[in-house]
Amino acid sequence: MSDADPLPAVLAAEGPVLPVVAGLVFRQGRLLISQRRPDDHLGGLWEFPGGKVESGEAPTEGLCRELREELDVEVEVGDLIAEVAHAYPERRVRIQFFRCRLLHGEPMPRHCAAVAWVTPAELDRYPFPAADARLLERLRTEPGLWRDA
Ligand code: DGT
Repeated sequence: MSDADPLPAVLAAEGPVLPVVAGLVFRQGRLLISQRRPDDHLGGLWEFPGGKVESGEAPTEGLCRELREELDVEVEVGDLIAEVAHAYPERRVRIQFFRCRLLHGEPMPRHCAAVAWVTPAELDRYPFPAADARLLERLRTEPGLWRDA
């Protein structure tokens, strides 16, 4: 499946789809990104911090938990900015990207390899999973997205 596949096409195929949530934390013109650990799926790539939603958990709860575990921060979850479905050869994911506001703590790489605060110009230097391509394009072309929550 390519990045151009619409959400329903990916979801219509047989088999499980992992629900994933990820946070977009903006601060003074920079966006928080984190690097996946080398041994994880898509290891070494950069991403918007988050992870799988657990069963019985609301997406917003899952996102708060993931950011607490991965980065040791407390956030308030805001608007849904984008939603994509993507089929990797080994798994299918449906990712919801939410704007988040940092309430407490400074992001530390607890369960990820590294964190970085990047400007729009710096974003292209970091390799991201294919599923993030359309969101990255919006971040390049919609400066209005880069406001603090
Ligand atoms: P773990 O450590 O196995 O419990 O993993 P979790 O719960 O942190 O979740 P993870 O990272 O394995 O699942 C997220 C999936 O979504 C993974 O296949 C990578 C994919 N993905 C693609 N783009 C992004 C992104 O921007 N952020 C996040 N968090 N995941 C992304």
